[in-house]
Amino acid sequence: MKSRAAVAFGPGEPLKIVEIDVEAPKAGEVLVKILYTSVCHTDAYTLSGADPEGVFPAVLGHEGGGVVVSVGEGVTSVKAGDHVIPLYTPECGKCKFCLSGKTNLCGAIRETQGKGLMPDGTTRFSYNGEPIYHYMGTSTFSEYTVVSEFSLALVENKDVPLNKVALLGCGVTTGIGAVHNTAKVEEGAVAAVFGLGAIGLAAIQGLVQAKASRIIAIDMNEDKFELAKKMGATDFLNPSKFDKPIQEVIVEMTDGGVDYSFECIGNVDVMRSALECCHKGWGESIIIGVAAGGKVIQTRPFQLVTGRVWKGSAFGGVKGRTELPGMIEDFMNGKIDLDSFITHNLNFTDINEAFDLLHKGESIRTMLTY
Ligand code: NAD
Ligand code: AHE
Ligand code: ZN
Repeated sequence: MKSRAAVAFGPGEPLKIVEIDVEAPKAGEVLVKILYTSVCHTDAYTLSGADPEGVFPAVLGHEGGGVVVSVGEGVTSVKAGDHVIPLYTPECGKCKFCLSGKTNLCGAIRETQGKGLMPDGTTRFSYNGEPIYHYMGTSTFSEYTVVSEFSLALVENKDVPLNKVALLGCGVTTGIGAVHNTAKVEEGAVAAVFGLGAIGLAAIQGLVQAKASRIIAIDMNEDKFELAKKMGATDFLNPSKFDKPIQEVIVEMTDGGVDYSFECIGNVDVMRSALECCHKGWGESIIIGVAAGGKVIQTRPFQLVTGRVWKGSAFGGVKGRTELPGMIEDFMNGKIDLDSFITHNLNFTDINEAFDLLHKGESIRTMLTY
């Protein structure tokens, strides 16, 4: 079938809206009509050319919501008409990872997913007869996309607004999940959040849910402080306003450092600050931001010897198919605020403007309607 898509033809180039060809889903696959998608910083990262797994031409996009059109052979967990959220962290439920009880990472399709291919090693997208690559197993920047059955969370209640819960496909789930699943923040904890985009703001929301006593919000763009305050942050720091490293400022203002810090930027220097602002003996720093290929983190090993812990978090440690239904319910019951993240609404064809708004630091999330 034909599908409108925003194709990334090359690194650093604006996306081009073209009509691509989409093949029917094969065994274990599902054809989804995407109704809404937003743009995450990771899409911008891959489009920039800095992602070692970035292949072109590709249909990017991994934060969306849609309706199942048809299913391939053997698919049993979803059917035509179901509302779904694509998952870049799939959940097959039977691989070594899924059965470990130790991680939300799933091994079933990760290898081909990272190459922009479907599990059988081919693509379902083409343009003028030439193959177009998939992205993160989701490719929500095409009106019709094909994904693995393992890459879909079911939205059982059709009254749930897909133009809101699309955000649970990445940003909000990642930030909230990192607090509860990766850091396991306890009541009364003192925390620092570096970077106040959707991921950082969602981490703040998770910290409020966990009843943290103090939430220090850090960003170079002070326009971000207002929303961080609305989410529940208690202190606000712009590192460029200090003549010493921000970790020293934080250690001084917290009597020795924070219990937990979250890096939500993807900057390896900030990752160091986030580790070193943690309290001696127990402070834990969670890396969420994605740094470009070739970048490395560094600190004095003494920082770890003296009890600080460095961890990472992908999709907030959340198992999407099992846990997203509960998060959708939390949203419907007012326990998760999604509306505040949607600072802009645009038509899908204005997708390059959504990227511009993100780069300029003017948006948190732009919700695009097909
Ligand atoms: P964003 O661009 O909306 O937010 C980043 C924020 O960081 C901005 O507010 C910006 O002003 C701030 N910032 C940039 N440089 C800074 C610095 N040196 N010091 C302080 N603040 C600085 O991005 P986002 O969509 O919220 O994504 C954030 C990061 O998280 C990205 O790296 C993205 O790729 C990553 N991410 C990771 C996961 C995961 O599962 N691990 C999931 C989603 C996103
Ligand atoms: N291809 C990238 C991987 C970047 C990365 O770490 N991605 C996160 C999700 S970001 C969502 O916005 C993730 O889930 N990582 C675990 C995984 O299996 O990819 C690179 O830099 O190589
Ligand atoms: Zn993302």
